[in-house]
Amino acid sequence: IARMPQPEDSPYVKMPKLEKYKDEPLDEKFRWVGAAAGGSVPKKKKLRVWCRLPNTDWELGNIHSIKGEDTVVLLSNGNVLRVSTKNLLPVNPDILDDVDDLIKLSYLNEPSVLRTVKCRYSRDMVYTKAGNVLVAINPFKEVPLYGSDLAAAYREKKDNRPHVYAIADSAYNAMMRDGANQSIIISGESGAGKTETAKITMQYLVTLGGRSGIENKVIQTNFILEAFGNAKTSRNDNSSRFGKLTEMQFNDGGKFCGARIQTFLLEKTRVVQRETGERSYHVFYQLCAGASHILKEKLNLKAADEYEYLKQSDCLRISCVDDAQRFHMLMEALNIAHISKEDQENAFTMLAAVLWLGNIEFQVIDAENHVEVVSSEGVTSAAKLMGCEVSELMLALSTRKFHAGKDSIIEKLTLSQAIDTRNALAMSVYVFLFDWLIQKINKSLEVGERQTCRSITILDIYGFESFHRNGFEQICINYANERLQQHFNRHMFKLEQEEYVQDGIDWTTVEFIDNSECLDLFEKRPLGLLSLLDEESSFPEATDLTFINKLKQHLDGNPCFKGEGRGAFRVRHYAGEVLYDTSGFLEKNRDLLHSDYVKLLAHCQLSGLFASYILDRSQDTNLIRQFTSADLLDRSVGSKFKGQLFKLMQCLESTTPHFIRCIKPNNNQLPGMFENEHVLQQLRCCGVLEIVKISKAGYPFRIAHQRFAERYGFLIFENVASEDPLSIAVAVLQKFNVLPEMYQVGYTQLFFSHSTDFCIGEHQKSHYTRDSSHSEILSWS
Ligand code: AD9
Ligand code: MG
Repeated sequence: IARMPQPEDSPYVKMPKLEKYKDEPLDEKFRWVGAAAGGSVPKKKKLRVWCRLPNTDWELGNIHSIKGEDTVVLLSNGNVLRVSTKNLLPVNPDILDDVDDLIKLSYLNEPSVLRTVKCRYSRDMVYTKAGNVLVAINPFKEVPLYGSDLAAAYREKKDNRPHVYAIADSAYNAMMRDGANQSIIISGESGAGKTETAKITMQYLVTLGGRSGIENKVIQTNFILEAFGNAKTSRNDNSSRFGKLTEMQFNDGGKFCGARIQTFLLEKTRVVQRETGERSYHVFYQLCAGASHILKEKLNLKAADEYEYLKQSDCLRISCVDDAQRFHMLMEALNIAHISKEDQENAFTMLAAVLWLGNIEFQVIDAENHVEVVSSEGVTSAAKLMGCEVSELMLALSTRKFHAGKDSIIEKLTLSQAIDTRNALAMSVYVFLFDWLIQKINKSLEVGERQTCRSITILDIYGFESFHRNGFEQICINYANERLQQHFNRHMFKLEQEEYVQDGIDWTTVEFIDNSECLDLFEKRPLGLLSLLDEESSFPEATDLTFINKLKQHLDGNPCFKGEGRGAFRVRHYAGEVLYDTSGFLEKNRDLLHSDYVKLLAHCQLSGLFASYILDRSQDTNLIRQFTSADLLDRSVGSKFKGQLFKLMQCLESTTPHFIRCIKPNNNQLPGMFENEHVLQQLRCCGVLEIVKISKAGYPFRIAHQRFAERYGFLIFENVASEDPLSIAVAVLQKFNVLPEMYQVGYTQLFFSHSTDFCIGEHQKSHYTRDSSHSEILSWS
């Protein structure tokens, strides 16, 4: 039905049922062509093929001759290659080179999909559809694809090319039509463009339903969150180091009226340490570069290179980014978001306090390596900014108080314990600051009372990461990505196919890469990775080495796990294998906030409001208690994160999902550079080929027999009520010559293929008469 015309002289037209083979090796057909051509293919009709080279790349070529299992191929680069027919795949006609939806490809195979997205990419068409999923390739440059005029064109349905706007628009329409909350789930590896895509989506959504006055406020919060939660990594100069769920809220009339942001696990270790060549959070550098003289004096602020926490990773600048200018933009964004001047100053004071904490040094005072804080500008400035006595801070950083029965014992810290305590304090201040800021922003974006809401939720989390060295942060990030992938699989493959099977239609299952084995590896109780990590974290004497041994002992049989030497292990993720280094896992998972310094923090006069926020939070979460191992199990970072993800999935499950898969064309963040293998790997991971298969063969439009009969029955029957809905439906379909391959009749519903664009709208009923053609009642794509 929707097959594209084949060029007249193409040998494809002679091939029977070619599309049946799809990405299978085409031995049978080639043998057939070879035989038809008497062993060698006539010049004019040389069959074009994809030929897999020894290095696994695919190259275009023409079949020269076929002998038995071997085919001689004339490659487009002039070389001649003898290959097994197993290594050949059919090529689509040139006319399909830049189709906007991959389901329009006659032959679905990896090199063809790759060629299409590459061809589009080279023409700055960075969006391509794969059925209902939008594939977005990062252009790494400005492309003329955005702006209010274009957004208006999508709103008014004058433009229907694949675009983030189109996805946002269809989510909005579905929300209005069905009254159901929607979600737009953006995934892809680090640097693939998720955050930019989320912003583009947001920009589109805030304009819907007319101006509400808070559009700019919402958009500006992105800048604030990026300043505090994004940083330069080796993968992305603006990498999100937290997950973000933004609920865009609409009133009954469909007008955008407010938003609520929820964040997930900020990577706090970045504040005190990271790999060389990476930066801490943008806001530190922006503050140092852009603060006014008055602010600098007030905070005793120096240049970034004077702070240990900033200079340690040998990277203070990002090319083409002016931190001072960004600081002014940040101030403006804070103003627009109605964060009060006092709150802004509180936030900057905390940032300066963190920086000065990093400059605090210790000196060893005895043979047991116990330390004292060196009296320095670092400790005096930090104490002043936090609003506590210098002596109090010095004590909190060099001693620890224990309770033994009724007595409390004070123990001196060793050098490494003191450094850990200092760093832990700096990290907690930063995390408190981040949470506090989100709370302020949410307050400012709150929907006015009495506005009932529907919503479209946008999910932008940190992408899958595989660095040279991967630690606890990476395993959390990659675990979150596994969960998201499962959500995707469930909706795109499982639920969809289950519905076909349940309704009894003729359906050949499309296989997909199921990642439940990997998720099991993480979540199984009591012998999953997270449980084992918690168990080990609860033993005070456990070390990273005992942890890896435990993992090896219990998980070595798991196909997604492989123990390695020197405290490392591998996990086979859906997006690739990652080698993790266990050092620091236990400490980071325990994340013990020493009661001493939480008390210190809570009682500091530091920026009034902020201190009371910490106090509230600490009481909420019982942070001030002494922890037992049972507490730890409930509140270890791993299990808290698992709980958060579980809630996230529950929240997403209550919405209708729309998926955007972002693809990174190269690892150098460069425009115009398309690395075939890298892109292919990502297309494979996100199951694009399978999505296209299922969309092409599937039945995206469904309607219950009853509803169909009510809607169209009058076209044939005088008295619809007296007939059985199924008979009415079938009679209508036959009368209007709807081709049998366009639909299937299930037990309860009719299923229509993608080549019909089925308009379900009662108001259209009056358009139809008994003389309507089938294309009028089912409008064709
Ligand atoms: V991470 O998992 O947070 O490390 P993201 O979020 O997937 O990652 P991001 O959106 O930050 O990647 O994109 C990386 C960079 O690509 C941006 O800073 C832009 O410079 C560039 N980019 C991404 N999308 C677009 C776009 N649509 N147009 C232009 C883009 N540039
Ligand atoms: Mg991001």
